[in-house]
Amino acid sequence: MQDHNCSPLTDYIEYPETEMLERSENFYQDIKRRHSIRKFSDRPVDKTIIENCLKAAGTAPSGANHQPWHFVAVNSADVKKQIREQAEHHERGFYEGRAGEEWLNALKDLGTDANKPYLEHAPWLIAIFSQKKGGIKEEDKNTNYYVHESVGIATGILITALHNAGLVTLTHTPKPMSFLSKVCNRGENERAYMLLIAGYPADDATIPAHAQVKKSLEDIATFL
Ligand code: IYR
Repeated sequence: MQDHNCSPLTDYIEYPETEMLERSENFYQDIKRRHSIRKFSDRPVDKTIIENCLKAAGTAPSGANHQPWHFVAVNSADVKKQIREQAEHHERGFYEGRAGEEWLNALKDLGTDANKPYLEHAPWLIAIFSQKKGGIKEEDKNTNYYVHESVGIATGILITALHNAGLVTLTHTPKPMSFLSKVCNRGENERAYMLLIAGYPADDATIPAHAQVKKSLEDIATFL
């Protein structure tokens, strides 16, 4: 390895193998209770919980450790209303033709349509932005690498952290999503990546049967 500034790994924890088996099984049992939810309660969620989950997301690996992401956590009723209005406007165009027949068919089993009341009901909307230029310091303007992969991993950790905290989420990608830059006041260097809705589920929240079909291990993995 090339000479570089580094320190010893001191926070790694090795578990006995029996404990590893138990932990991996327990984690699977827990994460399989994560579902995309489309009916949210308006019950408030403490900002510190969201901050902790965002800090967890910020630990994600990224290309050259540039951390090419920015999260805008929206709790303001006024900003949520603006997001809902614009998302529904774009979604109407999508559902009324832009999506095309094949895409609309693929969505039938999820029961989605252009109405997105959860964008106002849920306590938190987290708009996730990717950054074209950046670096290890927030003000850097160097080339970022593997931006999509990096932001995708951070988003995955965020979803997992929110689930672990006891909240439910929905990944929402209104198409086009560029309106989020304006509403959230983000500059030219950033592109809206995803909108994550977070909060408590409504009492009558449901999970589509379609979403409960998960591919088997044999389908998703090969051991060589
Ligand atoms: N963005 C739209 C449509 C949509 C697309 C996919 I792919 C989904 O998995 C779910 C919805 C909407 O949110 O309704």
